Amino acid sequence: MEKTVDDSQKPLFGGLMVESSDQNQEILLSLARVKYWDHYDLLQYQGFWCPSVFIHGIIAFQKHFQALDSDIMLITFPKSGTTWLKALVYTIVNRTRHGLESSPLVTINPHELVPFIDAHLYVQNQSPDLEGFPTPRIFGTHMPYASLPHSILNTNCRIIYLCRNPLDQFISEWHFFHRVQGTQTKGIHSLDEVFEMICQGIQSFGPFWEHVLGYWEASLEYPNKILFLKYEDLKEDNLFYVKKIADFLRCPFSKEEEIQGVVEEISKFCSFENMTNLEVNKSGRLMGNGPENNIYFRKGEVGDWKNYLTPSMLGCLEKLMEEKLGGSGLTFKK
Ligand code: PAP
Repeated sequence: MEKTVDDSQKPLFGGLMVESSDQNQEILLSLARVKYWDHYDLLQYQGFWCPSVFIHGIIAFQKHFQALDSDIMLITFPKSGTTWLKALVYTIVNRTRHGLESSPLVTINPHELVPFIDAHLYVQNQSPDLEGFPTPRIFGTHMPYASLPHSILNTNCRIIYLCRNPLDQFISEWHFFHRVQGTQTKGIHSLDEVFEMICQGIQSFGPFWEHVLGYWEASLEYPNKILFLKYEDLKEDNLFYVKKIADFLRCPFSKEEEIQGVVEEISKFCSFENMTNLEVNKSGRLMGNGPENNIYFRKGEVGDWKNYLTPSMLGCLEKLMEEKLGGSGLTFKK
C-alpha cells in the first residue's frame, strides 16, 4: 500500500510529519472521523477524539515510549493552561541552574522547551532521540489517562495534571482555532456549531468529562504519582501552588529561598503579564515555522465565558456538568 500524508493536514509544530505504517493505515481507516476545524479532522481512537494530525505520533508514543523514574509528565486538557504549567514547572525544576534573567524561557517559548511528546516529538520522528534531554526530562501531552503508555504508569515518573472549568476552556479553544485558521476558513466556526459538538463530547482529546474524571480518580488513588490541579486555583493562589508543585516534585523550596522571595519571583516570572511581554512570545513562531507564539496567550482570565455564552448555553453546560461530574467530588469555580 502506498504511504501518504494528507497534504491538507499539516503538523501544528512545524517540520515534517512522519508517514504512517501500513498497520497504522488500517487502524485509521477503521476509526470514526468527523470534520472539526479546517486544520484537522477528529478520529475516535480508544474512546477519545484524537486530532488526525497527531494520530501517528500518539500511536508511536504508546508503542515505544520508555519512561524513566525521574521523568515529569505535564498532562492537560487542551486550553487549560498548558503553556503556563510548562513555564512554571520548567522554572521550578531548573531554578538552581540559571537565574530568571538568563532563563531559556526569556528567548524560547515554553512549548519548545517542554515539547509535546506525542504531538510534537513522535509526530516528527517515530524514534525521537530522548537521551539528550537534561534530567529530569519534562514532557507535555494531552492524552487521556486510559491511553497513556504503560511505562508511565509502571515507573515512578510523576504526572502533573491541569484542567480548567469547561466554560472558559471552550471559549479559549474557540478563539485558538480562529487564530490558527485565520479568516480563510471553510470549516465549522460559529460559536453555536462548535458548542453543539462540544456538548456531544466532540473536541480535541474530548470528551472533556472522561478526560478530567480519568485523572481525577487516578489522582485520588495514586496521590504521590499524580498531582491534580485546576487553572482557577492557580490563578487564585499561585504562590501556594508553586510551592505545592515543588514539594510534589521533591524539590521543595528551602527556608532561605522562601525568605529571599524565590517563590514570588518564579510566580511573577511565569505570570501571564510577564510571559506575554517577552519578545519571543510577542513576535516569534513555534519551532521557527509553526504558528505564532502569541496564539498561546490571549486573556488569561477566569470567567471570560460570560462575554460569549448565552443563558441557554450556560444552562446546557451546567446540566452536563452536574450529570457527568456530580458525585465525583470534582467541581470547578467559574
Ligand atoms: P494548549 O493546551 O494548546 O497548549 P494552553 O496554554 O492550555 O494551550 O491554553 C492557552 C490558554 O492559557 C489561554 O487562555 P485564554 O484563551 O482564556 O486567554 C492563555 O491566555 C492562557 N495562558 C497562557 N499563559 C498563561 C499564563 N502565564 N497565565 C495564565 N494563563 C495563561
